[in-house]
Amino acid sequence: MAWCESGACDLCYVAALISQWDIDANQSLNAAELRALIIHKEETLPPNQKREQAGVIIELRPTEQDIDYIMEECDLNGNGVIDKSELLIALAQWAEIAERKSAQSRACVVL
Ligand SMILES: [Ca+2]
Repeated sequence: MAWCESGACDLCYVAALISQWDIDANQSLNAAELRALIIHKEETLPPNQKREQAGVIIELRPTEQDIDYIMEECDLNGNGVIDKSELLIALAQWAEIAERKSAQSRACVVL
């Protein structure tokens, strides 16, 4: 289902992600589904967005704690799953965590 004519708006993006990763077809993502989505996104980052550590391209993996944290912070209506309205926030949260992780590993290398 397209939400706008071009199919390129945020809602369409979210709807497409959910229909791709919502394994149990309840129109939302549980922790395992969200984890699979994030891992896939990390694996398929465009070259200019690849994460680097000391000049080496690294692939970040969300830990279970990361996913728990995202689920806790972003499940705004508290139903235990990430809905359409919560997915962009969840992805932004992961982007922040990922940024922090690669910054941390850079700092470790410098030290
Ligand atoms: Ca929710």
